[in-house]
Amino acid sequence: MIPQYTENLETAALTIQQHIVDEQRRFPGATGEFSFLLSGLTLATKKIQDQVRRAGINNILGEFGAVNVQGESQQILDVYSNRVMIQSLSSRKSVGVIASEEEDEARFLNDSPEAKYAVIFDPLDGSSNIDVNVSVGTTFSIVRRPAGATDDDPNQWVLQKGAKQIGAGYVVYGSSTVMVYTVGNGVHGFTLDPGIGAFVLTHENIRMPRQGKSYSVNEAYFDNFPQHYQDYINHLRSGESGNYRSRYIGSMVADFHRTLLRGGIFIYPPTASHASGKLRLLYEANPIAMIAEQAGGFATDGHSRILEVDPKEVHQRTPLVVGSQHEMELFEEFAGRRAKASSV
Ligand code: AHM
Ligand code: MG
Repeated sequence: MIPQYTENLETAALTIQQHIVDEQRRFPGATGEFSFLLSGLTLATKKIQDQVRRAGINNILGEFGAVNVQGESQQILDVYSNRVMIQSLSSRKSVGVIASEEEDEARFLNDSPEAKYAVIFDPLDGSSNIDVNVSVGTTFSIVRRPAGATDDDPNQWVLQKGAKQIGAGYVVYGSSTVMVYTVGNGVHGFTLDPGIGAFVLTHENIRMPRQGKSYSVNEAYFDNFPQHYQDYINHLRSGESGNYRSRYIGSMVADFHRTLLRGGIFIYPPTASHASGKLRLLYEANPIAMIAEQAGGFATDGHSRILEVDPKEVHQRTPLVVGSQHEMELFEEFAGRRAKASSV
């Protein structure tokens, strides 16, 4: 028997490839290179999810035996995911430079004349959680080669403010695999249909609710948070501006994905062990901030808009506060109060 849902075959699923091509048509004269670049990212993340889904049965769990430039122990899946990303992007001649959480430094990928983009990514964020079957993710940020960049320093390509991003997104490997991306024209979400091996449009033009019901922060470090973060969290707990629950997975992409869809706030403040925050500006905070703003939310480092922070190095860390308008406005009031108090 033919299932009923096939009655709508004429409104067949819109795949991410089609969506990307449609987006590019908005730009007369677009060469298709950018679409091809994005398709490299969808291909890589499909390969990564394939391995993530087999974690535990194919000997790819656990540590790789090396430590990355940030002093963190690399997982086998980190290394695999990084290779897959680089391999997929290598065949996209428009990608001149890449930077990755798992690479010591930014580096040139293609030196072809068409090379005009840099892709900056965390191939597998939250990977230390994977052995216990917690959701993980991939984040990516795309910037153009800046005017005047020379051919000998890839840092010139990647050390740009987040406001310069021309595309950004993430994939969350959760109960299903979902890709969320923006090219500056709203935020769209696609779910991988394992039957056909394609990401299909499931969340069109995502808008973050103006106010949510949960806040997300590692409360174990509460006593180390700067005072205004503590005051703000205590205010949320007090119930004065809503009945908040706490939700914290410990995997940024999954925590942010929930915040994007349901509203609320995700916070990674400065702590005793990470005085500048733990998350990385270029490949974690920037893409998340662009998505948040495109969906009607906002992101700060506690003082300034994330997208305006001038990066000084590839693996620079930052505090991150991102969420719905209501919670962000309230946070800014608390941050402002603190600034006033300390200036007296
Ligand atoms: P990673 O990039 O080394 O995987 O670490 C980043 C992860 C984020 O996904 C998550 O938000 C954070 O670390 C959790 O940190 P903590 O365990 O300190 O709360
Ligand atoms: Mg990471």
